[in-house]
Amino acid sequence: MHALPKAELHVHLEGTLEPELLLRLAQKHGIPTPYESVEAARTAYQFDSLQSFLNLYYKGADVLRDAEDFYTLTWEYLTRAHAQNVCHVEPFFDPQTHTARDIPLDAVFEGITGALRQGEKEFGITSGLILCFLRDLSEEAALATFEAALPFRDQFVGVGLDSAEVGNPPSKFTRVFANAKAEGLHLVAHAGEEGDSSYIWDALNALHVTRIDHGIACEQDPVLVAYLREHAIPLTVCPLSNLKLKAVPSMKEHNILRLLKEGVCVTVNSDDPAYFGGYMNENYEALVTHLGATKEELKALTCNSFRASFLGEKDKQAHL
Ligand code: ES4
Ligand code: ZN
Repeated sequence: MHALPKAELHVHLEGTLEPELLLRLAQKHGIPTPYESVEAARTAYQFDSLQSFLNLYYKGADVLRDAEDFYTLTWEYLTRAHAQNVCHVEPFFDPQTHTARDIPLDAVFEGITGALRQGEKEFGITSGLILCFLRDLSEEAALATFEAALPFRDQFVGVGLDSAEVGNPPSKFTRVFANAKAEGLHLVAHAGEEGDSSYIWDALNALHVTRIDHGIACEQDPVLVAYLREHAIPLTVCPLSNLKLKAVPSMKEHNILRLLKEGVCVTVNSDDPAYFGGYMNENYEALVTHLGATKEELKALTCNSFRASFLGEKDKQAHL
């Protein structure tokens, strides 16, 4: 399984900020560190909900200040991904988390894109960057962010929707997703992580996304499960994330293999690996340890990761 080539379709670059790098960057910029030590940071990473995690995630991201920081962040992620035989990545970033702190958008793009280019050159890792809107902010803020990102249109392949789900349904962002679609961008959204299955329907019907991030709440609605199967709408599932944020009571109760058996195109991803205790292989390993995933199931999941990707048909076939 470690040796199988894999694609990662659900990883937040800000969520790959390991405590070591967080402390290094705080020191570089002469800003007070939120944690005394790497150990203190890891001890603080205990969550009981999505919001309790987001609070620490946004606090950590404050050390990302210049293009070099975004480069290092992305490069260190790609180095780890490469070591686990991840050969294609479609990472998310949250521009609003940075522009809100007066970090220029061009520094964010320059750092991330520079590292992604180097990753392809040195490791052969292909990539497609996805710009996420923060759903707890207004649609006007998302529209302004999208306008500001248009000069960098050639540096991302899609838009997504993340942050606090409950109370912020996808349909709040209908206009900005329509604009992104008109620009020829791919559309994804976090839905059915903490929210119920209605958030998944809303992402499909109001935003016209072609892939759902998380989506584990789909099981509440058999009609929805059939719809996802029949329309081949993939789910980017993040097992360790779901466990740490208590979206599932235990790994034994995770529904990823049930959904796989029902014919839904589920994939395995790490979400925020620096916070949730593992990268890709650790997420796959959890399925073996706690759900008894077979070799065939692991192979099906890695094949799904390429099928569900935004690679062109030819590149997809080359990986299958
Ligand atoms: C996130 Cl796990 C998760 N859910 C929603 N938004 C996020 N942003 C970063 N990680
Ligand atoms: Zn996520």
